[in-house]
Amino acid sequence: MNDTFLRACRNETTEYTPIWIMRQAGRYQPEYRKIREKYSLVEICKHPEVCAEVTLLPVQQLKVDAAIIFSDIMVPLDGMGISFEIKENIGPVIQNPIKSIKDIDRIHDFDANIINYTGTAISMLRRELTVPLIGFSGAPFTLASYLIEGGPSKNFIKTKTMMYSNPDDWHLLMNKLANGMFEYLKYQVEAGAQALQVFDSWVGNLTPDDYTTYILPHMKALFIQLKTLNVPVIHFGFNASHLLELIQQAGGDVIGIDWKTDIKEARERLNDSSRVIKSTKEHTYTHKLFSMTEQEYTKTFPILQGNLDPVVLFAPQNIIEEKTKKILDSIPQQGHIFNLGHGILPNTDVAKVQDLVEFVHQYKRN
Ligand code: 1CP
Repeated sequence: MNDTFLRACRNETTEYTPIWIMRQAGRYQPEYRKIREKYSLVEICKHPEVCAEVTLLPVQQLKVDAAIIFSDIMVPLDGMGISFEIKENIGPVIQNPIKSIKDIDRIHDFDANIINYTGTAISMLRRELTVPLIGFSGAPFTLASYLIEGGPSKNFIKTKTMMYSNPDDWHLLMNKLANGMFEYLKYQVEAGAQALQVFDSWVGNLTPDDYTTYILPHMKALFIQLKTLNVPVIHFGFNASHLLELIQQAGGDVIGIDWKTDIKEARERLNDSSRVIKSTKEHTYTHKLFSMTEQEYTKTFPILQGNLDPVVLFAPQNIIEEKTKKILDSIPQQGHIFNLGHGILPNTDVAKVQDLVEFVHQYKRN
């Protein structure tokens, strides 16, 4: 069993920097495209043996240090009574977008029985895998944006309008989604997932002020609950450099850094806001008029994941290596999981990804 990825998530020393790739199973792989000729994306998810096969593809082909269950962030919504479609070249589409409280009331608690194929695929995979398996979910804001806009969005006008105009409805929706995603992630861990990632892909479209008011309480509630599952949780926000400290405050053992952010700067910024108490000394003075607590802080560095620009994989080999080295040289090996700074793109050359994995494995090998 190669547990390098899990060790890195726990900030333990590793022999080399582990790497996996967001969206590592997908259209850039000829084998995936072949399977997609026969099955739609949702059909892949609904056939555990096909889902397992697709999940294993990048592990065998790329030699990455973790697998991520093949699914989509929309899948668990089925288990909450929300129907959706994934349209070719568009993405998720909702037939009846959420407009009012009546629509929110129709969303029910997450029922794992409705999507039990995911758990079956996870258990099957655990029997075969020699690297850890990551489960995942979308974050409440990202999911809410699809539910309210009805599909992918550029300016999130309907979403923000609900947030500003009907904050009670908004908070009710976020609360339902946060609870649903906790139950879905718990279900994945019970089935065998050994780590989790929460994708907040569109949260970068909010100001720090709005994140604090409309998102943070729900994310804190989600991450506090996730702690009880005792697996490492990665928190990834895309386009979210301006929200990094808030994302860290929300929770997560590992913070995913997007490709637009300088990872060294991210480490320094989060270092300052992640001090933990090393020791507490209780001083009780002889006259007993008061006691004072003195706390000694240790600076802990955050565990980071990231963050090569996915488009760099289209560059010549020497440029890919130079940019990869720059990331690896800018922060220590301990507490770093290499990844792209967002999902791998459809036309990426598989050979270049294989070289990237090999390069990362060799560069800092002890
Ligand atoms: O191995 C893997 O990682 C693939 C599994 C996976 C994951 C982790 C898929 C399959 N989707 C996701 C997560 C996901 N889905 C996110 C979060 C990650 C991110 O930010 O990239 C998001 C935002 C979605 C929604 C989604 N699904 C989109 C984006 C549309 C938009 O709003 O711009 C798209 C295009 C999809 C379809 C989809 N899901 C997955 C794949 C491989 C695809 C591509 C289409 C296909 O093969 O049919």
